[in-house]
Amino acid sequence: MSLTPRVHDDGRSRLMAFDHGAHLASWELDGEPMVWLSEAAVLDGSRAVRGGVPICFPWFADGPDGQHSPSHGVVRTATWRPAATQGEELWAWELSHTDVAGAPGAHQIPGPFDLRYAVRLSPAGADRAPALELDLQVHNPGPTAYDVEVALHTYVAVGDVEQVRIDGLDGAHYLDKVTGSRRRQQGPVSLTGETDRVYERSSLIQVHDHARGRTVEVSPRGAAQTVVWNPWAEQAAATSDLGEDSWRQFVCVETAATGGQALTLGAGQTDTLGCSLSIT
Ligand code: TA6
Repeated sequence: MSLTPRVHDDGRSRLMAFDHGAHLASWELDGEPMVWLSEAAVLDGSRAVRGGVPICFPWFADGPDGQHSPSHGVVRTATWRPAATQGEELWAWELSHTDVAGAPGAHQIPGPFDLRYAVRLSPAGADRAPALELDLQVHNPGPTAYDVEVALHTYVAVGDVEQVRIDGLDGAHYLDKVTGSRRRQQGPVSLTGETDRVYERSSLIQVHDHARGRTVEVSPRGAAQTVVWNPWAEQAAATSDLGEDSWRQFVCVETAATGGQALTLGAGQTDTLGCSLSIT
């Protein structure tokens, strides 16, 4: 049974989202993809949607100890509850630890949580295009502080990932998860093969998409890290919901708080992690 999409179309922006994972699945601006969705994405609720902006919580990848499952936590495959929108929000959802009590991996959840996720479009200005605003509110209703890993795993659509240059990470230290080495970025990031890096910096990222002659900006908030990922050809061919050549069409620029930079949620505390996407 296929998921029911929520669609917004204002003549410039077309957005699609699912209650499954509170997943912003795609954004097209003036007919051009901004947030990429795999043509091979599984849209029956049986797994996370490939593309869009998966919400990684309460752990990232296989977790701080490398022993957590499923990948990227339990909320991107949960059915979130639609919530009342506030102000200019297009959609809002809520999810609590009680909603995922029986889900695979629930026994590894580090503490009680209440999440609220909202999607908003900032209108275009005189000299700027519309911006997509994503905000995840994380509340700890319990009496004890605990750490959570959080990420908005954004698939930024590009014309050809081999022609992409990414500014904003020059000088930042990073963990290269392909080689296991720790390095420091020299100049713009270019991708020449499988790329999976956790940068210890969260600041404005510019994705120069030379194939399309445009720049996509990712402006993070409330995070500490930026993850840059592309599986490249071999890994993509082994991933059923990626499809043959689709790896060229995106680069993930993820707004993240993981490992030593995870969010510490004090008793009764609420934190917000989010990002804005726009085009220059
Ligand atoms: O984006 C970083 C990463 O953790 C990669 O290691 C890769 O696993 C990617 O996420 C996609 O993960 P997924 O579970 O969605 O296939």
